[in-house]
Amino acid sequence: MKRVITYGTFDLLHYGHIELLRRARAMGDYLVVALSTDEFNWNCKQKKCYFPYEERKRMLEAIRYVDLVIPEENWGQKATDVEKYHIDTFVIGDDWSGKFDFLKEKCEVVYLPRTPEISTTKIKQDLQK
Ligand code: C2G
Repeated sequence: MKRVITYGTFDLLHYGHIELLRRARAMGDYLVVALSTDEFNWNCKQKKCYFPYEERKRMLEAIRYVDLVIPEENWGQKATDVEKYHIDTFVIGDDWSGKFDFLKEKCEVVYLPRTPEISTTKIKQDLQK
């Protein structure tokens, strides 16, 4: 069984996120999503989530491509997660291109093209119009 992991906030979930999850899952048989906690988002990513962690987790768990949701609590947990969950492939959008190459010692690292025309920021701006 080929196991894949990805990380993110997934707040105001949209089809760009779904497309990432679909492609990530297609790279293996099992997809783990490490979901940024509210504290990690606020303290380390300067993101204030609209939906709290438990709601974002519930939505991700309802997506057919997602097999397991775990908390992302800090930047440094990835290498441990890869071992703990026996991950074969780490996947994330290419806005992070090169940032996680250190994981190549432990697993395959894949940066996927983002869905260009959609973002949470754009949604919020469009709703202001
Ligand atoms: N994404 C995408 N297309 C978009 C928007 C997002 O492919 N239009 C991808 C991102 O590249 C990322 C995933 O969807 O792989 C989740 O996006 P975010 O919630 O914005 O994740 P981010 O805040 O970048 O968190 O430790 C890594 C971080 O937790 C990643």
